[in-house]
Amino acid sequence: MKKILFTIAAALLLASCGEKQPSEKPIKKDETKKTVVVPRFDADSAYQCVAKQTSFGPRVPETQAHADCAEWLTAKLTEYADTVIVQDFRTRLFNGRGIDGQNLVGVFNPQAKKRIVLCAHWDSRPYADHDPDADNFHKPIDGANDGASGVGVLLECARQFKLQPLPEHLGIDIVLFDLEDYGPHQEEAEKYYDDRVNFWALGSQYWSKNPHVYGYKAYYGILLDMVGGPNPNFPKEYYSQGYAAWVSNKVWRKAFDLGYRQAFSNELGTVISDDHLPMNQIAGIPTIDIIDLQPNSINECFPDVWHTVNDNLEHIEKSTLGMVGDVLLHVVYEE
Ligand code: AHN
Ligand code: ZN
Repeated sequence: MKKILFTIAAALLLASCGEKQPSEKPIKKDETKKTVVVPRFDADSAYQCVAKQTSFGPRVPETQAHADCAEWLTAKLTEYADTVIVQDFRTRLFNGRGIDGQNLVGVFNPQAKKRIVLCAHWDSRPYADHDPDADNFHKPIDGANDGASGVGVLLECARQFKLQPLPEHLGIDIVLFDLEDYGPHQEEAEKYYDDRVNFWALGSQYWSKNPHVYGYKAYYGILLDMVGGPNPNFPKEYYSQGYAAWVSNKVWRKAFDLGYRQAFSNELGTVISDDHLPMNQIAGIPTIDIIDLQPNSINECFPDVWHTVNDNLEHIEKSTLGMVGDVLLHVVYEE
Protein backbone atom coordinates (compact mmCIF):
# COMPACT_ATOMS: atom_id res chain seq x y z
CA MET A 1 0.00 0.00 0.00
CA LYS A 2 2.80 2.39 0.96
CA LYS A 3 4.49 1.66 -2.36
CA ILE A 4 1.34 2.45 -4.36
CA LEU A 5 0.84 5.73 -2.52
CA PHE A 6 4.45 6.56 -3.12
CA THR A 7 4.11 5.88 -6.83
CA ILE A 8 1.01 8.10 -7.03
CA ALA A 9 2.76 10.83 -5.06
CA ALA A 10 5.82 10.57 -7.31
CA ALA A 11 3.64 10.73 -10.43
CA LEU A 12 1.83 13.82 -9.13
CA LEU A 13 5.12 15.40 -8.24
CA LEU A 14 6.53 14.75 -11.72
CA ALA A 15 3.34 16.07 -13.32
CA SER A 16 3.43 19.23 -11.25
CA CYS A 17 7.11 19.72 -12.02
CA GLY A 18 6.30 19.50 -15.71
CA GLU A 19 3.72 22.26 -15.39
CA LYS A 20 5.85 24.50 -13.25
CA GLN A 21 6.10 28.08 -14.40
CA PRO A 22 9.62 29.52 -14.54
CA SER A 23 8.51 32.32 -12.19
CA GLU A 24 7.36 29.86 -9.52
CA LYS A 25 9.35 30.10 -6.31
CA PRO A 26 11.05 26.86 -5.35
CA ILE A 27 10.32 25.56 -1.86
CA LYS A 28 13.29 26.09 0.37
CA LYS A 29 14.53 23.04 2.24
CA ASP A 30 14.08 24.53 5.70
CA GLU A 31 10.53 25.62 4.91
CA THR A 32 9.52 22.00 4.42
CA LYS A 33 11.18 21.01 7.71
CA LYS A 34 8.84 23.22 9.78
CA THR A 35 5.86 21.01 8.96
CA VAL A 36 7.12 18.31 11.37
CA VAL A 37 4.98 17.87 14.45
CA VAL A 38 7.18 17.60 17.51
CA PRO A 39 5.65 15.58 20.35
CA ARG A 40 5.12 17.28 23.68
CA PHE A 41 7.76 16.32 26.26
CA ASP A 42 6.03 15.23 29.47
CA ALA A 43 8.08 16.62 32.36
CA ASP A 44 5.94 14.74 34.93
CA SER A 45 6.81 11.49 33.27
CA ALA A 46 10.53 12.37 33.19
CA TYR A 47 10.36 13.33 36.88
CA GLN A 48 8.78 9.96 37.71
CA CYS A 49 11.70 8.28 35.93
CA VAL A 50 14.15 10.21 38.11
CA ALA A 51 12.16 9.29 41.25
CA LYS A 52 12.11 5.62 40.27
CA GLN A 53 15.89 5.53 39.83
CA THR A 54 16.57 7.15 43.20
CA SER A 55 14.03 4.82 44.87
CA PHE A 56 16.48 1.93 44.34
CA GLY A 57 18.98 3.79 46.52
CA PRO A 58 22.43 4.95 45.37
CA ARG A 59 23.26 3.09 42.10
CA VAL A 60 26.79 2.35 43.18
CA PRO A 61 28.48 -0.36 41.11
CA GLU A 62 28.58 -3.77 42.82
CA THR A 63 25.49 -3.08 44.95
CA GLN A 64 21.99 -4.57 44.77
CA ALA A 65 20.50 -1.12 44.02
CA HIS A 66 22.75 -0.83 40.98
CA ALA A 67 21.75 -4.28 39.72
CA ASP A 68 18.04 -3.64 40.34
CA CYS A 69 18.17 -0.31 38.56
CA ALA A 70 19.93 -1.88 35.55
CA GLU A 71 17.12 -4.39 35.33
CA TRP A 72 14.47 -1.67 35.43
CA LEU A 73 16.26 0.54 32.89
CA THR A 74 16.67 -2.42 30.54
CA ALA A 75 12.96 -3.21 30.84
CA LYS A 76 12.04 0.43 30.05
CA LEU A 77 14.33 0.54 27.03
CA THR A 78 12.87 -2.78 25.85
CA GLU A 79 9.38 -1.31 26.14
CA TYR A 80 10.25 1.66 23.89
CA ALA A 81 13.17 0.85 21.59
CA ASP A 82 13.36 -1.41 18.50
CA THR A 83 16.43 -3.19 19.83
CA VAL A 84 18.16 -3.21 23.22
CA ILE A 85 21.78 -4.12 23.76
CA VAL A 86 23.20 -4.70 27.22
CA GLN A 87 26.92 -4.22 26.98
CA ASP A 88 28.69 -6.02 29.82
CA PHE A 89 32.30 -5.04 30.28
CA ARG A 90 35.14 -5.34 32.70
CA THR A 91 37.49 -2.46 33.37
CA ARG A 92 39.82 -1.08 36.02
CA LEU A 93 39.23 1.54 38.67
CA PHE A 94 41.76 4.28 39.50
CA ASN A 95 43.36 1.93 42.07
CA GLY A 96 43.85 -0.86 39.56
CA ARG A 97 41.07 -3.06 40.92
CA GLY A 98 38.99 -4.85 38.27
CA ILE A 99 35.28 -4.04 38.14
CA ASP A 100 32.26 -5.03 36.02
CA GLY A 101 30.03 -2.47 34.34
CA GLN A 102 26.98 -2.40 32.08
CA ASN A 103 26.24 0.11 29.35
CA LEU A 104 22.59 -0.01 28.30
CA VAL A 105 21.70 0.83 24.71
CA GLY A 106 18.27 1.42 23.13
CA VAL A 107 18.25 1.50 19.33
CA PHE A 108 15.51 3.24 17.32
CA ASN A 109 15.27 2.75 13.53
CA PRO A 110 18.28 0.43 13.33
CA GLN A 111 18.17 0.52 9.50
CA ALA A 112 18.79 4.29 9.27
CA LYS A 113 22.29 5.35 8.29
CA LYS A 114 21.98 8.85 9.70
CA ARG A 115 22.19 8.41 13.47
CA ILE A 116 22.22 10.60 16.55
CA VAL A 117 23.49 9.26 19.86
CA LEU A 118 21.86 10.57 23.07
CA CYS A 119 23.50 9.66 26.34
CA ALA A 120 23.75 10.07 30.12
CA HIS A 121 25.29 8.07 32.94
CA TRP A 122 23.15 5.86 35.14
CA ASP A 123 25.58 5.01 37.97
CA SER A 124 25.93 7.18 41.05
CA ARG A 125 29.00 8.20 42.98
CA PRO A 126 30.11 5.88 45.82
CA TYR A 127 31.09 8.74 48.14
CA ALA A 128 29.84 12.25 48.94
CA ASP A 129 33.38 13.61 48.98
CA HIS A 130 32.26 17.22 48.45
CA ASP A 131 29.68 17.22 51.22
CA PRO A 132 29.88 20.22 53.60
CA ASP A 133 29.77 17.71 56.47
CA ALA A 134 32.88 15.51 56.66
CA ASP A 135 30.80 12.79 58.37
CA ASN A 136 29.20 12.21 54.98
CA PHE A 137 32.44 11.95 53.02
CA HIS A 138 32.18 8.19 52.72
CA LYS A 139 28.44 7.87 52.20
CA PRO A 140 27.15 7.04 48.69
CA ILE A 141 24.96 9.60 46.92
CA ASP A 142 21.50 9.32 45.35
CA GLY A 143 22.73 11.18 42.29
CA ALA A 144 19.25 12.49 41.51
CA ASN A 145 20.77 15.27 39.44
CA ASP A 146 24.20 13.72 38.84
CA GLY A 147 23.10 10.78 36.76
CA ALA A 148 19.38 10.15 37.18
CA SER A 149 18.22 13.49 35.69
CA GLY A 150 19.79 12.87 32.28
CA VAL A 151 18.55 9.28 32.22
CA GLY A 152 15.05 10.45 33.19
CA VAL A 153 14.95 12.93 30.30
CA LEU A 154 16.19 10.28 27.86
CA LEU A 155 13.64 7.68 29.00
CA GLU A 156 10.83 10.18 28.41
CA CYS A 157 12.29 10.91 24.96
CA ALA A 158 12.34 7.15 24.33
CA ARG A 159 8.67 6.91 25.30
CA GLN A 160 7.87 9.69 22.82
CA PHE A 161 9.90 7.95 20.08
CA LYS A 162 7.64 4.94 20.58
CA LEU A 163 4.41 7.00 20.64
CA GLN A 164 5.33 9.07 17.60
CA PRO A 165 7.78 7.12 15.44
CA LEU A 166 10.80 9.02 14.22
CA PRO A 167 11.17 9.81 10.51
CA GLU A 168 12.49 6.73 8.71
CA HIS A 169 15.72 8.41 7.63
CA LEU A 170 16.77 9.05 11.21
CA GLY A 171 18.11 6.53 13.71
CA ILE A 172 18.59 7.26 17.41
CA ASP A 173 20.75 5.38 19.86
CA ILE A 174 20.19 6.04 23.54
CA VAL A 175 23.30 5.00 25.45
CA LEU A 176 23.21 4.88 29.24
CA PHE A 177 26.76 4.71 30.49
CA ASP A 178 27.85 2.95 33.62
CA LEU A 179 30.86 3.85 35.79
CA GLU A 180 31.07 7.54 35.01
CA ASP A 181 31.43 8.65 38.60
CA TYR A 182 33.91 6.25 40.23
CA GLY A 183 36.90 8.59 40.15
CA PRO A 184 39.21 8.70 43.21
CA HIS A 185 37.93 10.16 46.48
CA GLN A 186 38.85 13.80 47.00
CA GLU A 187 40.98 12.78 50.01
CA GLU A 188 43.12 10.60 47.73
CA ALA A 189 43.12 12.78 44.64
CA GLU A 190 46.80 13.61 44.93
CA LYS A 191 47.87 10.06 45.65
CA TYR A 192 46.28 8.85 42.41
CA TYR A 193 46.94 11.89 40.26
CA ASP A 194 48.00 10.85 36.76
CA ASP A 195 47.25 13.05 33.78
CA ARG A 196 47.87 10.17 31.34
CA VAL A 197 44.72 8.30 32.37
CA ASN A 198 41.08 9.17 32.73
CA PHE A 199 39.72 7.61 35.93
CA TRP A 200 36.23 8.88 35.14
CA ALA A 201 33.86 8.02 32.31
CA LEU A 202 34.88 4.34 32.36
CA GLY A 203 31.70 3.13 30.64
CA SER A 204 32.05 5.76 27.96
CA GLN A 205 35.71 4.89 27.42
CA TYR A 206 34.77 1.24 26.96
CA TRP A 207 31.88 2.01 24.57
CA SER A 208 34.00 4.47 22.58
CA LYS A 209 36.55 1.70 21.95
CA ASN A 210 33.90 -1.01 21.53
CA PRO A 211 30.64 0.55 20.32
CA HIS A 212 27.48 -1.59 20.44
CA VAL A 213 27.65 -2.00 16.64
CA TYR A 214 31.00 -2.77 14.97
CA GLY A 215 32.29 0.30 13.14
CA TYR A 216 29.49 2.44 14.59
CA LYS A 217 29.44 6.07 13.53
CA ALA A 218 26.96 8.79 14.38
CA TYR A 219 26.36 12.17 12.80
CA TYR A 220 26.64 13.69 16.27
CA GLY A 221 26.04 13.03 19.95
CA ILE A 222 24.41 14.85 22.87
CA LEU A 223 25.30 14.03 26.48
CA LEU A 224 23.10 15.14 29.37
CA ASP A 225 24.63 15.60 32.81
CA MET A 226 22.93 17.39 35.71
CA VAL A 227 19.90 18.59 33.81
CA GLY A 228 17.46 18.63 36.74
CA GLY A 229 18.63 21.30 39.17
CA PRO A 230 17.02 24.62 40.14
CA ASN A 231 17.99 27.80 38.21
CA PRO A 232 20.06 25.89 35.68
CA ASN A 233 22.86 27.47 33.70
CA PHE A 234 23.91 25.66 30.55
CA PRO A 235 26.78 27.48 28.86
CA LYS A 236 28.43 25.91 25.79
CA GLU A 237 30.91 23.63 27.52
CA TYR A 238 34.49 24.17 26.37
CA TYR A 239 35.36 20.74 24.87
CA SER A 240 31.92 20.59 23.23
CA GLN A 241 32.64 23.89 21.57
CA GLY A 242 36.08 22.69 20.53
CA TYR A 243 35.05 19.33 19.05
CA ALA A 244 31.48 20.01 17.99
CA ALA A 245 30.74 23.74 17.87
CA TRP A 246 28.21 23.24 15.09
CA VAL A 247 26.23 20.85 17.32
CA SER A 248 26.23 23.23 20.31
CA ASN A 249 25.24 26.07 18.02
CA LYS A 250 22.35 24.05 16.57
CA VAL A 251 21.09 23.02 20.01
CA TRP A 252 21.45 26.46 21.62
CA ARG A 253 19.73 28.12 18.67
CA LYS A 254 16.80 25.76 19.13
CA ALA A 255 16.72 26.46 22.88
CA PHE A 256 16.75 30.17 22.11
CA ASP A 257 13.85 29.78 19.63
CA LEU A 258 11.86 27.90 22.26
CA GLY A 259 12.36 30.71 24.78
CA TYR A 260 14.96 29.10 27.04
CA ARG A 261 17.74 31.64 26.60
CA GLN A 262 17.88 32.32 30.34
CA ALA A 263 19.08 28.75 31.02
CA PHE A 264 20.85 28.10 27.71
CA SER A 265 23.18 31.05 28.04
CA ASN A 266 25.14 31.88 24.95
CA GLU A 267 28.45 31.74 26.78
CA LEU A 268 31.54 29.60 26.58
CA GLY A 269 31.67 27.32 29.62
CA THR A 270 34.69 25.92 31.43
CA VAL A 271 36.49 22.67 30.49
CA ILE A 272 34.60 19.60 31.72
CA SER A 273 35.97 16.10 31.44
CA ASP A 274 32.84 14.02 31.07
CA ASP A 275 31.46 11.06 29.08
CA HIS A 276 31.54 13.14 25.88
CA LEU A 277 35.35 13.35 25.91
CA PRO A 278 36.08 9.71 24.94
CA MET A 279 33.23 9.93 22.41
CA ASN A 280 34.99 12.83 20.72
CA GLN A 281 38.56 11.63 21.17
CA ILE A 282 38.24 7.85 20.78
CA ALA A 283 35.01 7.21 18.86
CA GLY A 284 35.41 10.32 16.72
CA ILE A 285 31.77 11.33 17.17
CA PRO A 286 31.24 15.09 17.54
CA THR A 287 29.50 15.17 20.92
CA ILE A 288 28.41 17.98 23.19
CA ASP A 289 27.71 18.00 26.93
CA ILE A 290 24.65 19.79 28.23
CA ILE A 291 25.72 20.31 31.83
CA ASP A 292 24.67 22.73 34.56
CA LEU A 293 27.62 24.99 35.40
CA GLN A 294 27.04 27.53 38.15
CA PRO A 295 29.10 30.73 38.18
CA ASN A 296 28.80 31.23 41.97
CA SER A 297 29.16 27.61 42.93
CA ILE A 298 30.90 26.50 46.13
CA ASN A 299 32.57 23.75 44.04
CA GLU A 300 34.19 25.93 41.39
CA CYS A 301 31.55 25.29 38.77
CA PHE A 302 29.08 22.52 39.66
CA PRO A 303 25.69 22.90 41.39
CA ASP A 304 26.00 23.19 45.19
CA VAL A 305 24.62 19.71 45.91
CA TRP A 306 27.13 18.09 43.54
CA HIS A 307 28.80 15.04 45.13
CA THR A 308 26.97 15.63 48.40
CA VAL A 309 24.25 13.58 50.10
CA ASN A 310 21.88 16.41 49.17
CA ASP A 311 21.91 15.47 45.51
CA ASN A 312 18.52 13.85 46.02
CA LEU A 313 14.98 14.06 44.65
CA GLU A 314 14.14 17.06 46.86
CA HIS A 315 16.49 19.17 44.75
CA ILE A 316 15.09 18.17 41.38
CA GLU A 317 13.16 20.79 39.46
CA LYS A 318 10.60 19.37 37.06
CA SER A 319 10.69 22.45 34.84
CA THR A 320 14.42 22.00 34.20
CA LEU A 321 13.89 18.41 33.01
CA GLY A 322 11.04 19.79 30.91
CA MET A 323 13.02 22.43 29.06
CA VAL A 324 15.95 20.14 28.31
CA GLY A 325 13.57 17.45 27.04
CA ASP A 326 11.66 19.96 24.93
CA VAL A 327 14.88 21.17 23.28
CA LEU A 328 16.01 17.60 22.64
CA LEU A 329 12.74 16.51 21.02
CA HIS A 330 12.77 19.58 18.76
CA VAL A 331 16.38 19.02 17.71
CA VAL A 332 15.70 15.36 16.94
CA TYR A 333 12.34 15.56 15.16
CA GLU A 334 13.41 18.58 13.12
CA GLU A 335 16.64 16.88 12.02
C1 AHN B 1 35.12 15.44 36.88
O1 AHN B 1 34.79 15.87 37.96
C2 AHN B 1 36.42 14.83 36.60
N1 AHN B 1 34.30 15.49 35.86
C3 AHN B 1 33.01 16.05 35.94
C4 AHN B 1 32.07 15.15 35.31
C5 AHN B 1 31.07 14.71 36.25
C6 AHN B 1 31.24 14.15 37.48
N2 AHN B 1 29.81 14.77 36.01
C7 AHN B 1 29.19 14.28 37.02
N3 AHN B 1 30.02 13.90 37.92
ZN1 ZN C 1 29.46 13.13 39.54
